[in-house]
Amino acid sequence: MKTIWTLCGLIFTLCFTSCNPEVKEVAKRPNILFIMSDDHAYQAISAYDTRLIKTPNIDRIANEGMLFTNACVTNSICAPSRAVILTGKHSHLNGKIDNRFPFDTTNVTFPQIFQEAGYQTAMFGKLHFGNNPKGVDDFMILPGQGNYINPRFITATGDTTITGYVTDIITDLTLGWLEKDRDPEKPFMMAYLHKAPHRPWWPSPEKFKEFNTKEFVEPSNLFDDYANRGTAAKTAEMNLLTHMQYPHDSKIRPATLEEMGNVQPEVPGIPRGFEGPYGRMNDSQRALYDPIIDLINKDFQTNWPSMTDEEKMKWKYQRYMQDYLGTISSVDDNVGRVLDYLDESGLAENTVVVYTSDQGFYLGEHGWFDKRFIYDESFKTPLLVKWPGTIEPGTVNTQMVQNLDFAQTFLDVAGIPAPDDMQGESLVPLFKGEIENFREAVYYHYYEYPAVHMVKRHYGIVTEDFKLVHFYYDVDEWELYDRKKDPQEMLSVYDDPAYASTVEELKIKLEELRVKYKDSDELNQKYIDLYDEQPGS
Ligand code: SGN
Ligand code: CA
Repeated sequence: MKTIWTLCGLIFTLCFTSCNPEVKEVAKRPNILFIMSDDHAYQAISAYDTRLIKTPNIDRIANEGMLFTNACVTNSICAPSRAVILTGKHSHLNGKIDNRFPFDTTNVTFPQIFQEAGYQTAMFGKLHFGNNPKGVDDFMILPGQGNYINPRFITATGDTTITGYVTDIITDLTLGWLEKDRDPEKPFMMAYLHKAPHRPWWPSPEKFKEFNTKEFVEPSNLFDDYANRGTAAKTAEMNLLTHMQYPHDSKIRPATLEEMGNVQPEVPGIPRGFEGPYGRMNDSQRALYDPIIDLINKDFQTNWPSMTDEEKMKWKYQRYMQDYLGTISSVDDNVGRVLDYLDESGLAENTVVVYTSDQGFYLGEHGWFDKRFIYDESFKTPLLVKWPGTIEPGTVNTQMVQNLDFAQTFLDVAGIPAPDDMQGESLVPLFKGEIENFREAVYYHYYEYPAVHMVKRHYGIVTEDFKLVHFYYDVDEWELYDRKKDPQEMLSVYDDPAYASTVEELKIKLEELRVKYKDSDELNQKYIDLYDEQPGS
């Protein structure tokens, strides 16, 4: 019986599609695989920079497609970046200004539009919002930040916990869906979203072992003293030496661990070491990590007390890179598994693959970890895109593109009209090599203050040559960077008379951007009042 129906369906589909050119077109619409990791610095992708790590699989996307060397975000922090991507609107309009306040689910997000237009949609991994995603037929998402070990997932039918390592599991879910749940009659839009390499930078046992013995080149401004810049850089709490937590970030086992050995993870009120990956492991998992943790502890106990501050900084940097890059190596392996599947199944031919991160990250530059600032390492983000037949393999694009552009780009790829109130621009003409001067300047605005890492609120304009920033809360300070002469942003030239006319011009352009994107001092005040009404975190 089932066979007869399938046969009838097939005949109907064949007849219908061959008689109706519109439907035939629809059937060919490209699939979209949107891969995003969390806090993945472009410095840690070998297509951008070969000093720290080899990422041959992520690089494949650039080799077969386009590498964007000037992609950036509008607000360098996790959940706001995701909200910008989903809505195609700046934070001040979509309302998700920080990690703290909830996402307004009355916003229209691009997966909803894809779903309505007949795409099959799915999302696996880290979204970061408490709310279930709208517009996805199938999803399994990590609650909040999610866990590296034995992660819990939110699903449409309730929560579940899966034993294993998060990066492998998210990939298994993605591949399982592509193999078993994908509807071959429909194009798909899949969001495959990694937790790694977010804190607490917990590698798989194999990568922990492999990376623990590696030594990494230091950035030249690891010992930045923040001279020649404003108050915000001096007061931020993200310096490796002074703000990276112990034992949390350096795998130094808490002294109390043995004493508290029977405390179970996820019991409210227990210390964070037990909420984190180590606390979530079962005995056989811990047995794989313990010998390496013991080595690190021994090194720490023997050497730390006699180290100078400079040596401590260097020691922390190496441990940071060993763990951070170890988690990225797993992301790269797993991206390779998915690309292989697309190739082997024949799906690759009609699938646009995008790799990006929710923002960039400091890997010791300016002595920092974390993100938030408009300065390059956190403002820029990786972006690699392949689209067989449309993007010429191995191309490099230097235009200033933003995560704000993603929603309209994906909709354009699929031939679906974008809502008028989205604020980005489709990147499709860039994919096709059709335009050279995409835009002159981008607008940036960061809000989460006072909060963890204490990066002051600021907005600014960035052009290819300059970056003008206004820290408007707590202080009223401006900074200007000459991006060509000072790519490391070590010297604000705002007060240098030689740049007076540049400042004047950029202030006018900045105001124009604020008007264009509908940002204002009134909105700034609204979002400051929100914090005053609900002080916290
Ligand atoms: C946690 C991290 C911070 C990080 C924020 C936001 N601390 O608070 O280092 O900046 O998340 O990250 S931790 O000790 O809990 O790891 S974001 O990617 O979600 O924006
Ligand atoms: Ca992030």
